[in-house]
Parts: sequence; structure tokens; C-alpha cells
Amino acid sequence: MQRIFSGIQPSGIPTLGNYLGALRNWAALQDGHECIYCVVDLHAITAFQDPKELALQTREMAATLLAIGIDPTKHIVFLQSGVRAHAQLAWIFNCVARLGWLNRMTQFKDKAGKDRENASSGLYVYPNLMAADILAYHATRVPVGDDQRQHLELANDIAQKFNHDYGVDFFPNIEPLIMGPAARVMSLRDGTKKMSKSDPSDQSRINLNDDADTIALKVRRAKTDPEPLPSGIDGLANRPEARNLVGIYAALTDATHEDVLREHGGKGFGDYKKVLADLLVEKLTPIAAETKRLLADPPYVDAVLRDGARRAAAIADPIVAKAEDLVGFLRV
Ligand code: AQP
Repeated sequence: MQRIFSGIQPSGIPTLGNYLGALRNWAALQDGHECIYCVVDLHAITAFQDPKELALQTREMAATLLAIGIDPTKHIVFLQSGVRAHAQLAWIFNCVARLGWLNRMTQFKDKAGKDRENASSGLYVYPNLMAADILAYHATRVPVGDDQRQHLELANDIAQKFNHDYGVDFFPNIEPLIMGPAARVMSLRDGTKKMSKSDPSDQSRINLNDDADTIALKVRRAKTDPEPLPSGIDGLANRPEARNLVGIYAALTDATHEDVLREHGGKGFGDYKKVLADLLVEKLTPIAAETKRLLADPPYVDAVLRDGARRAAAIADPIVAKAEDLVGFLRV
């Protein structure tokens, strides 16, 4: 059975983008795979997080993973900071990855923005830690949104260079699983920008804990252009906001952009947004309700995470110990 690994940062409340690009696929992949899903709090602090908020967001993220249907008795759900192997292997990878490789990472450029000198060094080496997250488990398949494609290519470069430098065939090749018509959900305020949980504007995203009225309001206010929806996919060219709203509907109904346009092409955005908001409310509010129910019982969520960390460490520790042996660390 192939081993899957993926992670999500507790850097805010998970968004519709996280759900359609990643989390929903995490749930679907449980059948037929061994899944290891991690709340990556070490990654989250690459941008400053208020400590109290971080703790709350971390538990809420874990509760959301359970609420979307991840079964912690069959698979593993845990916190990254609870398994030391991640940081240990990341240090080795800091010494394997080349500066030139990291300099090409577009996510660092996007997140550091113009004030690059002031970005944390953790943000710069973030992809090395991500490679360690996956390779500490010898995982071979990684379900992610499209924004993570470049990081996974880098993880494969790191694995290959490690294997080459130490003359071994130790770390496997990783295959990204980038699925569905909403692998990159865009901001509701700007169709050229990715929807992000840490975007300063709450109106730019749908949070998985938004209530029905909030969802409807955000969709109603979403930026659009004055033209009605086209009846064919060619009509979405140069219309990023229209494409985004069609992609969201397609993903939620397991359809294609073409299917959605066949059904709704010709509609003005006023009408289309009503249908889209109803669909979002139908699909998302049960997740919010289940997350809330789980959060009313923190000891249960924490016990799931403790058990997950124990089982995760049992897989990762021997793999990282072997990597340390290969590097030549002396065991005394
Ligand atoms: N807009 C998106 N569309 C599709 N997939 C997305 N993902 C994130 N945003 C979108 C996918 O969600 C998973 C978890 O992401 P993450 O928390 O590890 O980091 P991120 O990609 O940086 O996500 P955010 O929401 O933008 O977080 P912040 O604002 O903290 O940086 C990943 O698989 C990602 O591809």
C-alpha cells in the first residue's frame, strides 16, 4: 500500500482553497492508502504567530481534519512539533539543498514580498522542512494544491542529491497528487491572487467556520466583471474572477468547468452567485458544525493528536536515524 503524507499550517482558519485544493482529497485518499496527515506548526511560525492564537488555531485545524472525515483510528493525524524527526531531518536537508535552488522558490518571493531582508530565515528554508516532513516517512504520494508543486520538485531534488552524495538509494521519489478543477482557488477580491488563510482581508476568502449568512455575503460581494457567464470555456479567457467562481462550483459538484457553463452559461452574476452561495452553504456548514462539536471536547482532540504523534514517531524515528548513520554521525 502506498504511503501518503500531507500537511497544513495552523496559520489561520482553513479556507475553501485549502479544502478544495487539499483537504477534501486527503479524505478521499483514505481508501487504499496509508495516510499520515500533519498540522505543521513548525511551518506556521515562519511568519510570526501570536502564541495563544497559534495554540487555538492548531487545535481547530486538527478538529477540522477530523470533521472532514479523516479517521484517526485507520490513519495518522498529529502535530509536527510533537515528532522531533521532522526538525532533525530538516537540518540535514538544509545542508543538502543549494542556495540557488531556494532562490528560485516563488512562494518565498510571494510571501517575503518587497521586504525580503526582513523575512525570517525559517521562511527561506521552509521547502527543506517540507521535504523532511515527507521523506522522514518515505512517503511517495503527496496530495497538495497547485501552489506546492514547485516545493515538491525541490523535495525530489533534495532526495536525489542526498542519495547521490552518500552513494545510496535511500530516499524515494515523491509524486505530487494535484487533483480537480479547483487545485488553485483564487481570492474573492482578486482573481489573480491565491485564496489564503493569512490574507489580511477576511472578504478575500471563505473560511470553513463561516456561517451561512457570512458565506452568502462574501459570495455576493465577490469581485466579478459586468458580462454574463459564457456558455463555453473559451469565454473564460482573461476573466480570472469568473473562472474562479466556475471552478469552485465545478469542484463542489464533481463536475468540469464545461459542465457548469452548460448549466449556467448566460446567467448574470447576480443569479449565479445565489446558486453558488447555496451550494457552498450546503457543503460547508456541516463541516463547521462538526468542527464546533469536536472543539467542545479538547481532551478528545488532544488524545487523538498524542496517539498520532506516537505512531508517527514510530515510523519516522528509525528512518531519520538511518539517514544520520548515512551522514556519518557517530553513535556513542
Ligand atoms: N487557494 C488555494 N487553492 C488550492 N489549494 C490551496 N492550498 C492552499 N491554498 C490553496 C493547499 O492547502 C494545503 C495546505 O496549505 P498550507 O496551510 O500548508 O500552506 P499554504 O499553501 O501557504 O496555504 P495558505 O492558506 O495560503 O496559508 P498561509 O496563508 O498561512 O500561507 C496545501 O496543500 C496547499 O497547496
